[in-house]
Amino acid sequence: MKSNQKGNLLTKMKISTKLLSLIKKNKSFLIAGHINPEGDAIGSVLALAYGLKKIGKKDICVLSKDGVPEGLQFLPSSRMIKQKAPRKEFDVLLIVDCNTLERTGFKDLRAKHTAIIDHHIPPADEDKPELYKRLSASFIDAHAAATGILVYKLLNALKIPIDKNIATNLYTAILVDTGGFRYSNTSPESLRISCNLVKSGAKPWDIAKELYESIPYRSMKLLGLSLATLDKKDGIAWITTTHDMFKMTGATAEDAEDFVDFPRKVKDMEVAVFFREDEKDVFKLSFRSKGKINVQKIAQDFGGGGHFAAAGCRIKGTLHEVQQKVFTAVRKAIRKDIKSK
Ligand SMILES: [Mn+2]
Repeated sequence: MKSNQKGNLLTKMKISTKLLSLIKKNKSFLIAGHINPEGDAIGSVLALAYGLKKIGKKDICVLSKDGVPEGLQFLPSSRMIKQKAPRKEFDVLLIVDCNTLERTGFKDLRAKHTAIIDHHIPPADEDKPELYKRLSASFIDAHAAATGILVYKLLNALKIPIDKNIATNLYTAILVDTGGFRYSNTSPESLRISCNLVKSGAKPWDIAKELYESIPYRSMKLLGLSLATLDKKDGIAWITTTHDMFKMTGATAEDAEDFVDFPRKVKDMEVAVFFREDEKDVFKLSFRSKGKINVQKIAQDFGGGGHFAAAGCRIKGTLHEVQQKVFTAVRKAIRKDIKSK
């Protein structure tokens, strides 16, 4: 994610000819994003599908186990996304914006060849799932700001022209994963590609309006209740959404998707945490770093994952138990990462 310094490295990243010929030679494609999808996952899978259609691929199935969140249904062709995999075997399975079969939410995807297109840090060698042994090709670049950037490069390498629909999907992917061009991954490359996408027809205000200015009323009410729990200590700021708050407002977990952004905005904090109680005593946690602490490591210790500056995990227990565990871990990370420097 820290792509500022890696900008040069990034542009040099070559797409394997194996991946290109895999796409050129085959006919049927299964494209799967990850569970709990956001703009990068949905935008990337849709742009890929559009691109493949442009070079004459007719048999394409786009999958998202959790469907398309309400806030992303404006994306061109979002209705083509299916939540169930067809029984037939496809030529190529493309795993997009994630790097394990588990993250797609599907166990039974059938294809002759499999490739990963992703910008997350792949599992360590000893933890690599069986999938990695049978990968035909992959395009993995953990320094890329968004998977949308990798899809853009792939389409370019395949000489597929970027039309308005592709541009809208890819611009959304990049906009979301750069936090609206604010995060440290907002590099010359992510801006240059976004510029090209605007030239190709992506409309920044139309997209921003859909993404950031169309919050459902129930979600805003839920935010109000959650923000009242805002607290801070030792460089950590956090908010909590309890199960009761969901019941009170009729909001769903999806409505609380970006709530972690709020504790992150607090001045002088290193780490923001959002505790979302999905079921009684079952918490989904989101971590955000303001740049010094690797929250991916913290989340990983609780069985989760993510990036340097954005990560998540699930923990069971009462709110008090979960918070104590998490604060201890975050404090330790802050001591280690900052005080040692
Ligand atoms: Mn992504």
